[in-house]
Amino acid sequence: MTVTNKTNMDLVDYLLKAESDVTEVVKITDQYPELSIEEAYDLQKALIERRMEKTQTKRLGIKLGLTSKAKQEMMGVHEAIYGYLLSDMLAFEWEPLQQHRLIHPKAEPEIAFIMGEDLMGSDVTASDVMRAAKYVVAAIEVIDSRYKDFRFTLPDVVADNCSSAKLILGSKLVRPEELDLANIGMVMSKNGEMMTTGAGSAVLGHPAEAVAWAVQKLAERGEGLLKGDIVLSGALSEAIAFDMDDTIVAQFDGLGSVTLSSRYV
Ligand code: OOG
Repeated sequence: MTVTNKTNMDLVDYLLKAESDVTEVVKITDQYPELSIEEAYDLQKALIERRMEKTQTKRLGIKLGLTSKAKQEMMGVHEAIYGYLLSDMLAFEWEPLQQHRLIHPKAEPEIAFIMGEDLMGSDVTASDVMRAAKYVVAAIEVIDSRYKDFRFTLPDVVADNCSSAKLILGSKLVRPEELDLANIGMVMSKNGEMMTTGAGSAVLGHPAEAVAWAVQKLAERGEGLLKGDIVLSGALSEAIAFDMDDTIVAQFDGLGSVTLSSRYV
């Protein structure tokens, strides 16, 4: 796509307006079918800068997406994706989500890393991630694609900051080396009914492998992880849709549970 900067900013505003108006929109590759992944990351960067400026929010960390083989196969891709988490995306277990601020949200169970040091470089490994992370914590990520029917191509979803909307962290912080992260089991329920199960190995074999991949990918753009960043390493199972008055609980071996509730408030 040979888009001018003006078109770029129009696309950024198009996606940000969809988010603030809580309205789904037609995916951008319908108009720009040749949009490449690299251009999509440029759009994502511009979108994050614009969103931070508009909402006076700060960087909270990074999220990964499409880290499971099942999801990659579903999308016909062989690569994960990353996006940015901002401070106003952080929600709390004790504070129900405002359902009317979300388009068609889904919950994903994830293992979050809290970074104790900066981490950068194209040769960073999973062991480096384990060393640089201070804690791991149970998390639920709320994804809420701005695109109609949650359908998109890879460049579309990258430009839309990988469907990021909200995240909720559990309250048990554990040192990463204290757990066998690949073998952590997880059960997620909705209103008391079991919906899905998964294991840490669903995330590119090991959640720290996924984070290492993100660090390498960020290095291509001269970026990396920063001390204090929260990193959502990718879903352990499929995403579960929820509506107002629903309660979702994800229970992880060794990490305890994390709860999402939603109200029309
Ligand atoms: C893209 C983001 C998915 C994950 O962990 O796979 C994601 C989407 O399906 O909307 O966050």
